Amino acid sequence: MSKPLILALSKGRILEETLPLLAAAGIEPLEPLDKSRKLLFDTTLDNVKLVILRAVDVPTYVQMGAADAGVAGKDVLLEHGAQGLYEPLDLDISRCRLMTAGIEGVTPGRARRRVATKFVNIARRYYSGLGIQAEVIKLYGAMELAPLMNLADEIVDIVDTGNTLRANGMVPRELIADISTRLVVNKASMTVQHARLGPLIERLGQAVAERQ
Ligand code: PRT
Ligand code: MG
Repeated sequence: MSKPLILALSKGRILEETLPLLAAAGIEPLEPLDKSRKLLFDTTLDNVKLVILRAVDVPTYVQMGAADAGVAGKDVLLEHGAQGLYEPLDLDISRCRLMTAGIEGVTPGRARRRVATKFVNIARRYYSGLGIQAEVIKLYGAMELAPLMNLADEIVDIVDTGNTLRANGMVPRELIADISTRLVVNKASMTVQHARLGPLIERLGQAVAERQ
């Protein structure tokens, strides 16, 4: 049998919205994803497998060729870098905004800023582009706590409804990027596996267009 085609999916909120699109493209897992501890699943398409990963690990698997294609948020892709990856399709799901935010009523200084975020690469690029000297502090969660606890002047984080910020007395400040979920493909796989990836990208594109 030929080499399987492996698709890496981000678990969590993106997964829920990805599965209906994959189903519309003819790819469904042969067993329920949540009923086992398995992470690698056979699908209704012969020799196409799904692997369910932490969202931040998807670009790494696809870039290194361990997975042929993957589904990840643009925020994760911007933070990871696009080396070795094609991004052929915007799946238009899990939309949100990447923003700076801070305590309501406090105006941040222009010259120097302490910024807490899990998006350290994006934050460094953003502030250096503005000519603001930023000390970027890496956090792994609960970013909105950092300004309240005097750890940082500002955060860089995902905003959707703004409820999380509001609940902590904070407000969004500047938009860094509009975010949606993308299909990414390993550059070598795009050539080697084109017979299977080409039709898959096309059918996913149709599924995205039809749900709008
Ligand atoms: O949870 P884990 O650490 O395993 O991974 P993860 O947090 O990366 O996964 P998950 O499932 O939480 O989110 C994955 C992706 O969903 C992100 O990379 C984004 O591309 C996308 N997305 C869309 C979001 C949101 N909307 C979102 N609202 N990711 C996170 N949030 C969080 C945000 O971090 C903040 O805490 O929701 C809060 C803000 O929401 P509002 O509505 O209160 O503004
Ligand atoms: Mg999360």
